Amino acid sequence: MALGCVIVVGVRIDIISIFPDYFAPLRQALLGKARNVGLLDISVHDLRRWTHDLHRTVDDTPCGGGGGMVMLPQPWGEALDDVCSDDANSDAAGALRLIVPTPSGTPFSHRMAVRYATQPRLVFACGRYEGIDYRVIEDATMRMPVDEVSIGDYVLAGGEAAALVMIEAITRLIPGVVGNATSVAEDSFATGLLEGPVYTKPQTWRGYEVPPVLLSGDHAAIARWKYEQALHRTATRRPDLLPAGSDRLEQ
Ligand code: 6GU
Repeated sequence: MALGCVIVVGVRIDIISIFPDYFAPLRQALLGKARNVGLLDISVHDLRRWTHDLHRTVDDTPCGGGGGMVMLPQPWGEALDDVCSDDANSDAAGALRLIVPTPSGTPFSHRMAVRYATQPRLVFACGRYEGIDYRVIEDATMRMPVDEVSIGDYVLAGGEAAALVMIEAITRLIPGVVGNATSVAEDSFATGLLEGPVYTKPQTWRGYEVPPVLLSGDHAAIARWKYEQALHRTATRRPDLLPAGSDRLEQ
């Protein structure tokens, strides 16, 4: 790829996990390409690197009882000290955000993805088991902005799959990662409404027709039709996304 003398300002993402191989998909497709051309710099760190015992222990039983295991503060504290240090962050001091995926976090949304996409540096701390000893979060909060974030109302076995989801949603908003900026701007949620149905060639398939307005060449009529479809789909599937009182528009 010939970049010439263009200086590409990339986004840096660090991921800490006990399953670094989980992040192999970040080498595929759009993200793999964005990494190859320098738009994205992703480093995956194995939490066990910061253990000091023979068994490379990362968890222990919860204080106060209860099921499952809790991740130890020691490896997490040292991992965050190293990964979030000014050294590793020299040209983006003060611009680092720590994201901790957890089912008890703030719900992730398109709006958050937009905000994160403008940050020069994001660190994802992926916990397993019942979570990370909370003192790690308290200690990190003293030094950097920390967001505990959930991707939905269900429980995953760990933060890894959630981090993959968030990273894909965030990085596709970075200019240049997705080739067609218009398609990103028209996506569901970008407009505040769900995107309506889409069609391509041929005009007739198994007896089903592409809606004639889309072939009319009348751009105003097409825009109006797309808006009506988006409004109808949002009202039926996600009425919570419509501003209060806009249900009257649907009748
Ligand atoms: Cl971010 N982590 C886990 N473990 N479970 C989840 C989640 C995150 N979001 C929804 N469920």
